[in-house]
Amino acid sequence: MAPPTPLPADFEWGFATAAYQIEGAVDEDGRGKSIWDTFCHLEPTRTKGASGDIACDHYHRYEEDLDLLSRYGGKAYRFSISWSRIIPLGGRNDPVNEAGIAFYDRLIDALLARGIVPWATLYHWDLPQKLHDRYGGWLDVEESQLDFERFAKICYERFGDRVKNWITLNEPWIVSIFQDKGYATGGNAPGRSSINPQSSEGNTATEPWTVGKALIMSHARAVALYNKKFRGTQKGRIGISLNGDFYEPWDSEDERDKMAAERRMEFHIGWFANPICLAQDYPICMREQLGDRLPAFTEADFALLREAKMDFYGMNYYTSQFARHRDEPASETDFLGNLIELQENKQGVPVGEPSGVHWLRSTPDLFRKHLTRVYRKYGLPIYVTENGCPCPEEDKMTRTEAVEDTYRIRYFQDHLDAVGLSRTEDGSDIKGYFAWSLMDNLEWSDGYGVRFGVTFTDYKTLERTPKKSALLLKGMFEDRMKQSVSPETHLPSEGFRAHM
Ligand code: PNW
Repeated sequence: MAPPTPLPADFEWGFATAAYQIEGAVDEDGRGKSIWDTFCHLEPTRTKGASGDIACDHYHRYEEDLDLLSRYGGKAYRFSISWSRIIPLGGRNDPVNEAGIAFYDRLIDALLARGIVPWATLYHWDLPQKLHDRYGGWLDVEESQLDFERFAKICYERFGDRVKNWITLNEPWIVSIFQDKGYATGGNAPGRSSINPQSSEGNTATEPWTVGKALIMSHARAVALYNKKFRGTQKGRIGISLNGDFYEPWDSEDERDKMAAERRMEFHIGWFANPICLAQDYPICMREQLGDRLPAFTEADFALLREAKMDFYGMNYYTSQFARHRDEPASETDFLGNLIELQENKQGVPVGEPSGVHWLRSTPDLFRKHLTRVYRKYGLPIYVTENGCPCPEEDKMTRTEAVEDTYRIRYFQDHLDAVGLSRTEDGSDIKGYFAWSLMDNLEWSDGYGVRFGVTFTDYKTLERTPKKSALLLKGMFEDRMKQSVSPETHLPSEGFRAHM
């Protein structure tokens, strides 16, 4: 067997989680409700009957969880801060909740005591319910960015002496679109959609694009504020986590499918990365299809986007697909770029091996292509801020069966090799990797059935049991980092050139 591809000796790695998926303790110490509390308690259920009321009870068991992290050897830990614990009502004139601050103080100090580097995400989908009630949350572009900026400011002021790695938003695409399938499909909170029979509110033709702009400008304000007021003294780094699959043409001979694949990635990533990474307008193909439904950026918006220079691109990557063009004009509610997404190509070849969830197939070769494409286009160092999978049939397994997670071990190995190849063969600057997730947790609208953890969570007893992958990851990194190559040579990317 060929040796694994090397990673540099200072490569950062660890595990990731998000507040609502693990914390529980939703009514404790003054926490306000978020849109996920409301969404999980709708009837009929839109989350398979599950809620984050208890989740993994991490709020009370965080010491035990950080002990697991130490045992697994992770050097860094990515968690998210629940906005409504810090500001229960959410708004810029609403009171700060000291008990909520105190929880994250304890968590951060407990990480530092173990020598683990904290990476804090400001927004992992849990908007304070009050902001949704007051003005529609992200549907109000002007209000939401001011409230988010103030939340970010409190976090920098109170945690920035110890937190040096910030992620503003997690996956704005999912927030805009899945809100089952939020603001387009209505699949996630707040569940608004005009194409989802379970939703009676919303407009899929317009709302996702408005929400997208609110998220872009909220991110920009939070980064500009950090750059202006905090970077000098705190000397940290800031970025965003964008999701997005890589797409290959369904028929590799057909120019129209090749264009569809590229268009799909522009609708996924360019939507956010053009304004955020390059201070440019949305991709042309989005303007062409969506016209005035895509809100414009003003000169003042562009000025703010230029001030909001980030340090890294956070990439959440799980899978890839094929794109097949459509001949008919796009419908008003289309958000993909007028194409069909498929898991098999024209010859019937599957994109990868199935996992334990329908939307995810293991596609490491396309991960390498994706890393390289993103690096060349946007020119920022990349941290993989999420990558992982559930094993086939894992939802039906007992603990004893689930801890033998061979599929996940191979998934990690293959994806780490893809990171290595994109670095050494293609010249991408990739600096770190977070496995999703430290433990099995609330998989949003899929409830507790789909297990992404490297630790098995028994939801009845809340007992945690390490799976094999948790214990093997450290060795996988060590093997790769030992044979590290230096000095680093990186090819300049398109984005980099554009800034020169
Ligand atoms: C991410 N898709 O969401 C989230 O950041 C995590 O909170 C979540 O638990 C994890 O991935 C696993 O799902 C995604 O359908 C959800 O392509 C769905 C998709 C992608 C990302």
